[in-house]
Amino acid sequence: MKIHNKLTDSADVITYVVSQFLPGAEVSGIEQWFAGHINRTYFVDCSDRGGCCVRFVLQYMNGEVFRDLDGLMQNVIRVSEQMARAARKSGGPDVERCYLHFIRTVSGEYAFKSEKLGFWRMYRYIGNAVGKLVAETNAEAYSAGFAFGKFQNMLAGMNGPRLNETIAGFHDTRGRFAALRDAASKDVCGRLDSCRGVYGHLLELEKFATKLQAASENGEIPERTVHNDAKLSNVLLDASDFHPVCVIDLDTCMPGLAGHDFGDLARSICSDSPEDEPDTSRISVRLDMFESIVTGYVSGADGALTREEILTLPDGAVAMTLEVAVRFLTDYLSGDTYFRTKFPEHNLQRAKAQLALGERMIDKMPVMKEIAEAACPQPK
Ligand code: GN1
Ligand code: MG
Repeated sequence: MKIHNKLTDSADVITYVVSQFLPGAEVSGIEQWFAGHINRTYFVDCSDRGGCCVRFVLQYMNGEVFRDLDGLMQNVIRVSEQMARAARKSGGPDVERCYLHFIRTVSGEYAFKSEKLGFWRMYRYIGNAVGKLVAETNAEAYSAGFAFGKFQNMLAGMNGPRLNETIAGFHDTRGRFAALRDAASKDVCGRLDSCRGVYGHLLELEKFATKLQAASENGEIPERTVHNDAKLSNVLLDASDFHPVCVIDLDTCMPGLAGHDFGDLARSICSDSPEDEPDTSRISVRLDMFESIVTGYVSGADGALTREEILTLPDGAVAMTLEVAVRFLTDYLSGDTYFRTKFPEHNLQRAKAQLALGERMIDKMPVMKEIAEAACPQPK
C-alpha cells in the first residue's frame, strides 16, 4: 500500500472503515488532503479483485462543528440527488462527473458510524478536475460564478420541505459580531492584547458587514436554499479547459441568501492572495475578476434571481469577507477550537487578511454596485 503523506488516522483504521463501504476491495493507496478547515479528508485508491483501481474520497466528519450529522447527510443526499437529476436532464458526456456519488455501507446507510471511530462517509473521486485556492484567469472566475449561479437555479427547483438547519445562525452576521465581543470580554487565552487593533477595526465595520442581513430582514431579498460555503475551491473545474464540473462540499447547504454564496465566491476570488496571506499590503480587489464572477453568477442563475438580489450581491461580498474575519478572530480568542490551524497565530493571520480584503471591498463599493447594476437583466 502506498501512503503518500503523514496520516492523522492510521492506515489500519482507514482500511477498516473502507471495508464497511466496500467489502472485498483492497486499499492500494492513501493520501490525506489538508485544505479543509473542519473535516478530515482522505483520497483512497481501491483495487477490486480484477486489479482495477478506483479513487474515492473518505471523510471523517467533525461532530463538534456539525451537531446533527444525520440531518446533514439527509440534506447532502437530497441535494446530490437533485444535482444528478439536473445533470441527467441536461445530458452530455460529463453527466457522471456533475454530482457526488455517495457510497452506501454494507448495512445500506450513507455513513459508517461507530462509537470508537466516529462518523465517516465516502464518495467517488471526480477525476481530471481541480479545486483551486486562487483564481488565475477571468475565465476561471466566470466558470466558478456560473457554477454557483446554476446551483442556485437548480436548488430553487427542489421539491419537498426546507433543508435541515445543520448549524444554527450560520450566517447570522450580527450574531457573529456578538460572539466576537463575547470572546473578547472573556479572553480565555489572554490573547486580546495581541489583537486589539484588528478587533477594534472589525467592530467599526459592523454596519457594512450587516447590510445584506438588513436587506433580508426588511424583506427586500428572499430566503433561498444555498450552499453557504461557496468558496472557489468548492467548485471543481475541469483540469483541461476549466469549465465548471461539480459543486462540492455540500455540508452547509441549507436556507440562506444568494448573497451568501456570491459573497464567498467574491471573497475567495477577488484577491490574488490566499485566505491567510501574511502580507496584507499584497491584498487588493481585482475588479475585472469581480465583474467575471457577477456575470457568470447571473448567467448561471438564468432568471432565478430578483433584481434586488443582484443589486445586493456586492453587500454579500463585504458581509462574507468581514464575517469570516470575525469568525477567525473569535476562534483565535477562544483558543483555536473550531478551525484547524497550522501554527499558533494562524487564525489571527487569517482574520487580518480577510479584514484587509473586506476594507478594500468597501473602498471599491461604488464600482462594484455599478457592475451589479449592469448585470441586471433588462426589463422586456
Ligand atoms: C470552513 O472546512 P471548509 O474549508 O469547507 C467553514 C466555512 C468558512 C471556511 C473558510 C462549517 O469551510 O464557513 O467560510 O472554512 N465551514 C464551516 O475558509 O464552518
Ligand atoms: Mg465546507
